[in-house]
Amino acid sequence: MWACVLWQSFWSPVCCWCLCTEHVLYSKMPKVVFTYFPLKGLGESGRLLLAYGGQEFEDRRITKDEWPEHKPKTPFGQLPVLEIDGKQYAQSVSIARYLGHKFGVAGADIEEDFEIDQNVEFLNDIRFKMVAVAHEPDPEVKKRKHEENVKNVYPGLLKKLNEIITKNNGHLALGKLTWGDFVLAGIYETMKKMLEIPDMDSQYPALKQLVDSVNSLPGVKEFIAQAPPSEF
Ligand SMILES: N[C@@H](CCC(=O)N[C@@H](CS)C(=O)NCC(=O)O)C(=O)O
Repeated sequence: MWACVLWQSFWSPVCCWCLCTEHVLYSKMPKVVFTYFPLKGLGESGRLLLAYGGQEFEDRRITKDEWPEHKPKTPFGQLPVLEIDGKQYAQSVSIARYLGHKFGVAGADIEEDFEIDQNVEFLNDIRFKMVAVAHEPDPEVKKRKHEENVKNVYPGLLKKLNEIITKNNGHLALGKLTWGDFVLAGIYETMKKMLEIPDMDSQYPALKQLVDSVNSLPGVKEFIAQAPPSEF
């Protein structure tokens, strides 16, 4: 703004006003577009973080039919993509980490960041197990793998996750709200659908409590209330 005041003596007031307005608009209000499918899945954490940060954004939801046209234009042929002033960024966890830093819900130092990353990676371990089953092409093998995981793999991992959250005062890490909480809150409904554990909320109550507390944060609550419905 100081530069603008100085410029005023050299430029006509109208011209200077235009330059200043343009400067303020571009520097303070980036155009943000968040693109994902009409699901929560890997995209919801980004949406929730943008809503929490009070960032205005276009919530672009691409249908299955529209996807083939968009796919080659994305950095890795996948969604979500966060676009800031025309520059695209991808990978859901990187997006969440960036937005966490941007909106004050990251670690206070690199050791704290390390703890958030570590627990988000653990959550990803669970996700990768579910995804491996979902991608199994043979229906018989898929059913067998899923049953095996439900019996012998998921319970141990979910129990551990429940303990981590309990130990962290209802959060994924650091005993306080971080972007890691948004990652879990964003993926929870999709996880529930894929895990097919009907009493998951009551068996692992810390997970559900964390999700409910993120979903009632200021900004997030209002975003969810107006968002288009999506089953998971
Ligand atoms: N590691 C990526 C994975 C992204 C990903 O798998 N996206 C899926 C939707 S959840 C996708 O774009 N699928 C469509 C396709 O691969 O053509 C991330 O976390 O963002």
